[in-house]
Amino acid sequence: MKYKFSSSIILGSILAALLGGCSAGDPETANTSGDSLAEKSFVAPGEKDEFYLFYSGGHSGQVFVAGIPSMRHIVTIPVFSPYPGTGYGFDDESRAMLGEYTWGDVHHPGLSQTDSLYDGRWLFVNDNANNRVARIDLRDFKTKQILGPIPNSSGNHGSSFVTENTEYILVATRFSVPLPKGRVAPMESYADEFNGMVSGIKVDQETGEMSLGWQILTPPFNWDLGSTGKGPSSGWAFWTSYNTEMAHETLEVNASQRDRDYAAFVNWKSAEQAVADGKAEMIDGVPVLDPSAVPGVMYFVPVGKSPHGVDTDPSGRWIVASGKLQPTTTVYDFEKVLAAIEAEDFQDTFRGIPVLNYDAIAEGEVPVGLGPLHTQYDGEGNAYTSLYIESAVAKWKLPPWTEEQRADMESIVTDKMPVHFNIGHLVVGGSDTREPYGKWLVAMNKLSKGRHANVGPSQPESSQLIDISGEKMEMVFEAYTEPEPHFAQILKVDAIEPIEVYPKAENHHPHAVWSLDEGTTWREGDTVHAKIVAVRSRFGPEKIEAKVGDKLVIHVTNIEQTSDMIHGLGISEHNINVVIDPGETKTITLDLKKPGVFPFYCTNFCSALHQEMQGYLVVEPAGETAMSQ
Ligand SMILES: [Cu+2]
Repeated sequence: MKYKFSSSIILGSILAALLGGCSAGDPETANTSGDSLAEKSFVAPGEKDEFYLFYSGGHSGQVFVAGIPSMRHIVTIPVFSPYPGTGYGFDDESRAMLGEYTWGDVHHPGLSQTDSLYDGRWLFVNDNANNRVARIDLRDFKTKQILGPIPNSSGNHGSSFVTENTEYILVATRFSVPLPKGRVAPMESYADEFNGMVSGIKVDQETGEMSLGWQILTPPFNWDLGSTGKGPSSGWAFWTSYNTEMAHETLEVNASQRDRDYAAFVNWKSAEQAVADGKAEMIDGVPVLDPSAVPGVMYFVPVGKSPHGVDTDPSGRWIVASGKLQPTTTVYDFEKVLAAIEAEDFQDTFRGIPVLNYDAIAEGEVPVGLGPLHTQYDGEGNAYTSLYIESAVAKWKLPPWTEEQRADMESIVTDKMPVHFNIGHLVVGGSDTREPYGKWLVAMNKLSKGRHANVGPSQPESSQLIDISGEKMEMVFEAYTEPEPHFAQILKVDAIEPIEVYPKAENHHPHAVWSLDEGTTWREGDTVHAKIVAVRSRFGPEKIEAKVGDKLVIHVTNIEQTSDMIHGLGISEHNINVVIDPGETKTITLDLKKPGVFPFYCTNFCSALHQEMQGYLVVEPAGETAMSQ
């Protein structure tokens, strides 16, 4: 069987659609909602949502948590950016974690898995801009680790893909640079001197602590989204690239030349073994494999023009990749992939890496529509592909297909739902596990085009909730989201039990104090220390004395052990605001540069006498006697 890409025919219409997009005046955009649809997403006051939606905040550097089906925003988890709302990035610990960066570009959240099911332990997210990966602990919804910048890795975009038992977070680069980092080579030498990279970020099974395990060198392709294998594809991971042309300028034209780009099929277990066998070469402190010299680690697979993602189905057998400049999505049969590798059925090699024979491994091309990007699964044999150019979601049937279906591939596409506007990512709960929840699909649209009350030029994105429990999809609700959702994860609320108070017994901070009379300040040379208690509704002590030129180190403990009794500590004119959860101690270090009396106060409303919760930082001019001791 031959699969022919009719790219040139549709390219013109695709480019027209890319430029034009959809118009807010389309009659089909009107929502024909009635009471029954409203009821589906209605969560009455006092009642709780069934699912968490963890969606990336893009260049806000944050992760947002909403409820499904209400789509109500519940909480913001700051990851790569300071966030005064929770005091993140102001205390010493989170400042150290952020390092020299005050922003990141959060892309693809990935929940930890055990046996290809969500285990409710951690959420991993990547920073596309500064080449980092972060771990959020779902015990308290807090960022606990930021790893990176990752050596030899530039544009950490194809991330964060979690392996079956969270052995690794797998990462591939969007950009290529001369390696090791710090080296400069002429742009004209891009194809030869620049490289991309696949990285295996090792995860400690007990603590979740991430470390850089190994890397695999790639040609300077721009890697895009990926997924990990399971079942027959256990031990594998997949990424697509939209720039196998290896263009370095005017990519919109120069990276759209080839009718087929490549996906990389990576055997990460083989890579791990090859590194253990000493087949890697150290680059910038990391063992790096050259896949042309280590057979079996990486294969290339032809995919439709300029693909944006590849998604493994819940069984692990069907691997689906879409080229956004093709009207079809290709289903690969991983059993055929393994057979082709075994038989060395290669149609080509590229820089020593075998290119698998497309006809031998493709199960079929599904005519989903214009601009297919990403695919999700409901666990009932259905797939849902986002169509950027059509601004729609296509529902279609996974193999096995009957002969009748094969003869009329259009019949495989069973439904299509317009979304508003121009969908990028979409998510079905548990799609990347072996047991998806199904039920709901969230379309993460790149534009909202004024479907909301006018807020001026900085418009939000829109996310739309679609009921996929029936044969036909139903649009239920739309919400507006901060910039910028790039994928999401859905987790059952009852799958986890986050703590609401940090138990006193677990607080091992050396300067925690638990009663007002223990609160104190003292001087060591040019450093003034303060151990402060925060409790409804006062700080103890309420006065800190120091002088210009001193370093001030404050350890503030919220001694409450009651849910939702949160205190803040904002210091006037010192750019400091920390928020301390019940049972938590935070440390702030600041250099005192100007004399004066500076009020500090509780920034997080805590009681009827919250307004009374305040104190003073007294900074005397340099040279004066500051404190009695
Ligand atoms: Cu307070």
